[in-house]
Amino acid sequence: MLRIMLPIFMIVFLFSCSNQTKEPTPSKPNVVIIYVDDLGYGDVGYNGAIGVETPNIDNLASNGIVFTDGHCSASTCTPSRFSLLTGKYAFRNEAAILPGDAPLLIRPGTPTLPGMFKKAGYKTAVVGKWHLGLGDGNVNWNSEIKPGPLEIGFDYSFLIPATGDRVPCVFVENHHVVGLDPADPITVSYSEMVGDWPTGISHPGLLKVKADRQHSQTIVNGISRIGTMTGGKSALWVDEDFPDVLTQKAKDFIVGNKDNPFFLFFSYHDIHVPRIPHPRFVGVSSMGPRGDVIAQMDWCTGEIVKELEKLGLAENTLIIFSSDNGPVLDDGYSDDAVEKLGKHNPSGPFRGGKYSAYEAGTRVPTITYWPSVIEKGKTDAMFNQVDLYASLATLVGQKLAPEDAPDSFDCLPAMLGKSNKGRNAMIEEAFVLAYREGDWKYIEPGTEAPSWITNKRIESGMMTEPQLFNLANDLGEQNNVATQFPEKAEEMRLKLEGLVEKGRSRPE
Ligand code: NG6
Ligand code: CA
Repeated sequence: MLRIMLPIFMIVFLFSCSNQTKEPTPSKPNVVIIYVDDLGYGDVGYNGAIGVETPNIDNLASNGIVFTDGHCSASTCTPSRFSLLTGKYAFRNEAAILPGDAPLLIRPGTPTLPGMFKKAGYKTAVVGKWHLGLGDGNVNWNSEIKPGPLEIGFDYSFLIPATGDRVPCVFVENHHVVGLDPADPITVSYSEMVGDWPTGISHPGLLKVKADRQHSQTIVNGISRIGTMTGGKSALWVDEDFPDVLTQKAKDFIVGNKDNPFFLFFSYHDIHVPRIPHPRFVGVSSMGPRGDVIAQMDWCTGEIVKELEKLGLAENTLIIFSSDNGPVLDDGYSDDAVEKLGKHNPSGPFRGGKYSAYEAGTRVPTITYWPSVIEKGKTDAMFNQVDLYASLATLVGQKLAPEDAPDSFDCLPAMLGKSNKGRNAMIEEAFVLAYREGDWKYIEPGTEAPSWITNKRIESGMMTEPQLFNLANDLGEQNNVATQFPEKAEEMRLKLEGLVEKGRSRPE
């Protein structure tokens, strides 16, 4: 009964909030999350990118809702993905960047976003970068690889298991490595050298792109990686083919489910390192490979929209476009990202980037697009990807149990452009935690960031003293006013501490 009633209530509610509604909100629209890796606020045309064009993303922006205060939950990948899929802040699970042989971080039985969709009668899939671990520890790449996405709510998965710069360099479809010859088994290690394949250190002459020490282990496809591997020759991926392979898999899933509601989490490898564009994108930007892969992932985005249109599904599909953390230039490979940047500003008006507690660490391009329902517009509502769980549960009429999505707030009205109100407050995660409430931002003090970050002149945002900023007049977080407003700083510190200790922020 409740399942039927909720969508009805919602439709009534949405009508009552707006007189601009195009159509009543359908109760079982398809939902596609397009998740870019490492895309900064300023890396898209509609936010002023210089040197690369993103017409397909700009089309979503000019016909959808553009968030100016939309955030991933953390300034690195694994924690952001953890939060998106569980509706829980990642620090509660001590989620940090995982090696490529890590066990599945989201344990089976955990309430998840895809699990919620499944309960609502959806078919669910993840295509692309995973980076949330696979297996139970000591994963065997040559047999059934589980638990993985299929054990936490996805019906189908086609994965880059960790990142493009980490071994194993093979795709995993559902429970198996794609194209593996059983006579040539895969061995992977992050602690010792396995096999005798060339590495970036032993054979620098084989490299397409020079790398730092951490990225100088096993060479696959002319690119040295983090970690060592051997075996699985017939299964090795070709980096240049990522956009075509992954987009095709995403399209196949859409086509196969055109007659029933579906949820697709399409998680790009782009624009993470190694940035190895397909030859048809080489040189299309003035920024070298980093710009070229921005254009490449814009193309993938256009392909998905075109496919939905071709199948007549666009009107009934909500697309959410965003990124898993802010931008970075030098992230391990000498790919001219710094040298060819020109006047482009990946962080937009914000300070910091990937790995940073400053705003650009988590404030990322965020768009919702749904032609039949959303009137185009811009919102400054505070929104966090951890909110997708509760918001989309409302959309599809699923009631959350108290233990579900403990940090997720229902921001659906803001996502659909029916309200300018988002969250009042949120935690931003980096090497230290930050707390936002309205325009105030507090960053807790911390000790030193890892040397591989400071060596690259990446601003971690970590200081030994507390930091307080008023974004209303200091969007760029230049003036730490903690000593000027000690009471405010203390109030923010206590609120952050309270949220951390309570173990949840969504009221029970
Ligand atoms: C870091 C890697 C970086 C990148 C990152 C993960 C080094 C020095 N740096 O440890 O290159 O792979 O992990 O990026 O090894 S993320 O977007 O998946 O979080
Ligand atoms: Ca990332």
